[in-house]
Amino acid sequence: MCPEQEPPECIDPERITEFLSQCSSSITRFGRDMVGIFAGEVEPDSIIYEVYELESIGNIRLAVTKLMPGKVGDEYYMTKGHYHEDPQSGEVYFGLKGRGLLIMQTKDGETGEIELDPGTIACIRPGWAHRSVNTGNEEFVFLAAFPREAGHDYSSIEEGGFLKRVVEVGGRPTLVPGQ
Ligand code: PAN
Ligand code: ZN
Repeated sequence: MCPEQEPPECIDPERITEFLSQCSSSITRFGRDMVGIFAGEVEPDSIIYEVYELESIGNIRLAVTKLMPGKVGDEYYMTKGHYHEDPQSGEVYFGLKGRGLLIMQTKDGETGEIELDPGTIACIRPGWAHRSVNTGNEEFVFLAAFPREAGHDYSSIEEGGFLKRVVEVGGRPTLVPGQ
């Protein structure tokens, strides 16, 4: 949680690093938490990302994700990715710092992606799995807003993976088929 004297409406994107330094992360994902997510072997002690849950607005949950820069082999650092358990629950992401790619897919095999730069609003429709990827050289930070009843289904992704992976090819982030 973050200090109560700084409600979410006071977050200044220019000062997001300072804001997060006053918060304690709700979740820290290390390499050892991401076994089987990356194609290559991940260093167990590396911090891959942190999630900071903010004060909810009624039934809207707010979370800031800080995804570190880095790669496992040629694959950029990314979140685990999940479907929402509630098929009606969509989500909005808002880019705050750094450069990222949001990749999405449905259980029917449709895929989509949105570049998430600071100031970009990305809409994740109900029923679409979502994973964010840090494609830049600095921390990639974004805000997520989603319904309290959304729920998180990680096992479908752990079992089936994502249809696309984001890897560096010729110095650029490139989408390639997952395996
Ligand atoms: C986000 C994600 C956050 C971490 O707040 O939970 O970026 O990603 P994983 O949950 O896939 O590890 C969100 O989409 N909430 O619904
Ligand atoms: Zn989500």
